[in-house]
Amino acid sequence: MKTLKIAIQKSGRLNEKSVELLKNCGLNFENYKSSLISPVSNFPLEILFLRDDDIPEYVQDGIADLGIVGENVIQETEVEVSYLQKLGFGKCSLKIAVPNNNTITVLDQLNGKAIATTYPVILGKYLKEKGISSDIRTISGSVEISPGLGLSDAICDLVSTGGTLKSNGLIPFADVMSSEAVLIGSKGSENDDLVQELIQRIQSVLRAKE
Ligand code: PRT
Ligand code: ZN
Repeated sequence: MKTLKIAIQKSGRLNEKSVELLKNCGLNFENYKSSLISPVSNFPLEILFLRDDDIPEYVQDGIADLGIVGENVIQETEVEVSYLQKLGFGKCSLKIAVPNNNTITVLDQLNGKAIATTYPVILGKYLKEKGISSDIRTISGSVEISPGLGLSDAICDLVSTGGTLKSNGLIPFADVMSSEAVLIGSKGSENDDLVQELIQRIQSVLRAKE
């Protein structure tokens, strides 16, 4: 019999909730921090623990049939996958923020300005849609300290409580996208009976939480 593979985040903000969701679906597996793959003992499924950034491509390429990852990561990697179910956790928004002592008040003022981000693809599309031409500076982390260091005029980063922006003297300026964790599948995986069975279990767990 065929065994499905689902990729979830190995450690980080989505790990715990992803594991909890699968356990609540009645799936029995060991959550070893050290292993990359964990077999499920009571369903033909293996769990792959990965960096979240790698999940969309693994699913697109069919190495994993399914994945749990933030919509932000899917949009940024521009993969072709099927969106199967929103999962209601990992909620955040991708926002442009500016220093709180600045004079930028309308989007047009971002023309010619430098914006630091780890989301150049999503930001680039957003600015293009708005007809704004900014200098997108792609950095790999600690985006919020970049204006203070004189490396950029604004940032574009994920925000949940807003605490990080505030403590770095930044104020949110524009909403680029909102995101939450979603279940994705390889194209066509939605036609698979086992995938359908899993989606139904997930939906009943989500309904029970409402
Ligand atoms: O190691 P790996 O590559 O797997 O993990 P990661 O470090 O890339 O990602 P991780 O674990 O930080 O986040 C995983 C996913 O959680 C993201 O892709 C989002 O979909 C979602 N998520 C939800 C968030 C946040 N909320 C969030 N607040 N991801 C990041 N943040 C960061 C944000 O970048 C900023 O630095 O938290 C800070 C802001 O938080 P507040 O509460 O101060 O606003
Ligand atoms: Zn990551």
